[in-house]
Amino acid sequence: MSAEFVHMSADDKDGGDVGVAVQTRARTKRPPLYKVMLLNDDYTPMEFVVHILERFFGLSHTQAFEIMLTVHKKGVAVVGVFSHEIAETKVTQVMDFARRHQHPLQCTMEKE
Ligand code: TYC
Repeated sequence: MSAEFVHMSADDKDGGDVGVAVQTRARTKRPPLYKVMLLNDDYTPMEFVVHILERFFGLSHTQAFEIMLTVHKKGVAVVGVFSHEIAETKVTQVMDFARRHQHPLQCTMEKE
């Protein structure tokens, strides 16, 4: 064995160990999403619900009518999926609008 392998130099404290860089995957956790749901009731007019779906959820009249009918028949339907903040805003907008018009329409959100 030659002398250069026996002794570590001052700037070779790891004895020539070649460090392996371990790259960990960056944790890009997506924020949770929330389903915004409309609930059926016996009093809110169908056209009022359709109007809400057009106005606050940007649905076409045809899409809005379909979702309104789904809620009417099944009792509940998801009308959109959003970040927590956007979902809260939608629920507030719908609940305020329904209350102002004295309809008992209920809108809720739930973590997906
Ligand atoms: N069931 C209501 C009616 O017959 C219509 C309705 C649909 C109400 C959807 C609420 O989220 C709702 N007038």
